Amino acid sequence: MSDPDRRYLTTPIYYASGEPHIGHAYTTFLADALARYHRQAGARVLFLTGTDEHGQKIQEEAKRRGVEPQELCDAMAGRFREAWAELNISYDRFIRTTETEHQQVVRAFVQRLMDRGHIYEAEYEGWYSVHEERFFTEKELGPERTDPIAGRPVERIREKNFFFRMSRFQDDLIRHIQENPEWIRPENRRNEVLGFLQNPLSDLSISRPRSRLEWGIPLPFDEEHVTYVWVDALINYLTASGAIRPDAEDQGFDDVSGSWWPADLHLIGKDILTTHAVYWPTLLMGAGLPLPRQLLAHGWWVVGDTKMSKSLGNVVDPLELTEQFGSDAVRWFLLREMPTGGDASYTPERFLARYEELANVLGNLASRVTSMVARYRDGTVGPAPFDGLDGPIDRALDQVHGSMEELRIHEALAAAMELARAANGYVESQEPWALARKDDGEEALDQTLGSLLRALVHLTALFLPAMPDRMGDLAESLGLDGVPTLEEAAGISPSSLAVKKAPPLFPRVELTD
Ligand code: ME8
Repeated sequence: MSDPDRRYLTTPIYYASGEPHIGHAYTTFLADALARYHRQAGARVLFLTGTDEHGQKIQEEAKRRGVEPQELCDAMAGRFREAWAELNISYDRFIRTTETEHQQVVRAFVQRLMDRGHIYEAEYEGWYSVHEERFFTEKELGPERTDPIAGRPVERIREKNFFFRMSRFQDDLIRHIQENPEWIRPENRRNEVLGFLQNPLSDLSISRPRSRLEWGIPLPFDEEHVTYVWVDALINYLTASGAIRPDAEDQGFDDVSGSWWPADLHLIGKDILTTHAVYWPTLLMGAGLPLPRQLLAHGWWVVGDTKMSKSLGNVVDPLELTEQFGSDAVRWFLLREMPTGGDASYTPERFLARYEELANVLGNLASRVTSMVARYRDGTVGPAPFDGLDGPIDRALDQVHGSMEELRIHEALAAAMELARAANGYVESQEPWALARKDDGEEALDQTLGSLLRALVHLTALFLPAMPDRMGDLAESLGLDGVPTLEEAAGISPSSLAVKKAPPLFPRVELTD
């Protein structure tokens, strides 16, 4: 079982050959929301993200731009860091695969596989996609002889490679997936992997000759070959865990206790399911290391009904949307709109509709409640039983906890929004403005406004993982010293708050092209 006090969460490390777009932002928001949720519950969290900086794709992009690969990587790692700062990503560690520490861990890992007899050398011929950085079998190729994931051209390659005996671990992997039904989430992705494993697993080429590819980590036992970029990249999760100490006598392979390994959750898109659910666990088995505890492979963002792609020129830049709407609105849209298992589509209309939901339900609630407390009660309600919304609050808490644990973040957000809706309904039915005019309405007014404040205090905590900025602002208007944890929220008495009228949390904005 995983230790509830400690969570190690990862995103993919993104290729340093392209700009961050909403697809990258989505996975990173998911990880960020989970990291914040677990921190809120008191866990120690290691949230890892970073950039994937080796391989043919990077080498070719650098050449195209007329710069050295390292220069390209430095620039792009900077772009990702800037984007994540702008989008309020609370990562703990940003890893780059060109870091010395990572290069050493990769070499130690590959050497370990060699020492355990899982590597051999052979001639190889196959179809390689530079875009996906992997070989495909004839059977897997698309009708035009293109790669089956992105439809890009493949090239025929024949060369001497080192191979990892992945086939040896096929049965163990199948058993692991069968015995741990929650290991790959959601269910449809798990079935996809089990389906893939019905065919015999081939061995995995783990090297590229330097004559063809310079830009990689040389193998420790043959400096004329560099490590295959996917092997290099996957090992980032281990490097950042601190489990492997290449210079120590016992390098840490036999005892990972005291490190963050194994990861609790790898968050990925469905495009990289095979590498994470087949290559990675078998490589770890080969090295004799524990497997990550869970994988979540989410669906694909499309634009309208077209795939997002650089060549189509329809890549949505999260930073542009942020400039207009603020990062929380972008976080909210992406996290609320995509069901964990399925695909989702970005259109300006969908974005606006979700934004209006925020403004009309949550924003409206915050501004009307805080303004009534300021106006009718000079900022502080008198003591009364504040239980008018306890039912909806308890329901929301239950549903949010349940959905977050099941990694159904869109459902957790929907449940929190239901509480805001219920609170708006309560305003309508209680009519505090009428109570304020009644001579004997004082206690009922305190009870009504206090119950609403209590709901708002909980809402700041419930929405914090998705919207840290705006919830910080709301907490301030409520007179709180920062957003409380869910546990703290339950103990805050509305009559102890000094409330100020909240400025609009989600002001009206027109979407420009
Ligand atoms: O694959 N919809 O990096 P990458 C949803 N370096 N998610 C999307 C998306 C979209 N349209 N586009 C990208 C790599 N993503 C490797 C990973 S990990 C050891 C190495 C997200 O830059 C999604 O998480 O191509 C996807 O898996 C990832 O970005 C791919 O990023």
